[in-house]
Amino acid sequence: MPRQFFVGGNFKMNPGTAEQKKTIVKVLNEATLDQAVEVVIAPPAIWLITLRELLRSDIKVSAQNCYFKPSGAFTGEISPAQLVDAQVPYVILGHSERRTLFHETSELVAQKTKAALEAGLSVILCVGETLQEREANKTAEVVQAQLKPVIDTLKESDWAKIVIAYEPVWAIGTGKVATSAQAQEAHADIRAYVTKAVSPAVAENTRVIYGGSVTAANCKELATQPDVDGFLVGGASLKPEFVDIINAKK
Ligand code: G2H
Repeated sequence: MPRQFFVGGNFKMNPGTAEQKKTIVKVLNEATLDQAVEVVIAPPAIWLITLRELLRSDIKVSAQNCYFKPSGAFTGEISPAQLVDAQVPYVILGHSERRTLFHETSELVAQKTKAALEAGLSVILCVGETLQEREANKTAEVVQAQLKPVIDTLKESDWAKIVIAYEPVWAIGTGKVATSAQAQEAHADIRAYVTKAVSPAVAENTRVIYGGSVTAANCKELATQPDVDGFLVGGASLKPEFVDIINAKK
């Protein structure tokens, strides 16, 4: 079966006001969206339930992070069980901003991924190299090192609920998008690694999406690549052009 194209909107710590949130909802609810695409919006936690209720039913919501414990004295954290209880189906884990600014290791990301899956969430698992690592020809090595603890922690059947987001750090929020050839090469390398480290079937079925300065202007070209199964969009997901990105394959 072909992999279903996936477009996620990672709002990060935006929008700033309820008014801006209303505008985004209006644009999405009134748009004609490619029904073949799975669309998932990841607003800040404070907006998760409101957006789930306000958005049309063919758009899902995702948390941007969660902890690995089900409950307890962990100030500031949200548990996978709480997200499931709030009918939030997805969580983004391992985003480079979490890895860099909040010092999350790949081992912690693996622990969170396991807990999220056990609670019943699906996971958008982010990986990607810095500019320095790319220039040192270490892209595949870095991405594999980020994936390995997750692979070691999960069962083969868990992979049905994972979407891998390849997000080169140098392309995140910089306006410097990867070329379609760079994205294709990194995605094909990820698939080859998953083939070897998990199984050919998991590699074939797992969606590998691209993130990093995706816009309406560059999404169509990226979407032509055989191993690019969608996008995780940051800045542009807050703008009306997000609709064009969802419809990139049309
Ligand atoms: C990468 C991406 C969304 P942006 O972080 O995850 O953000 O599209 O703003 O580069």
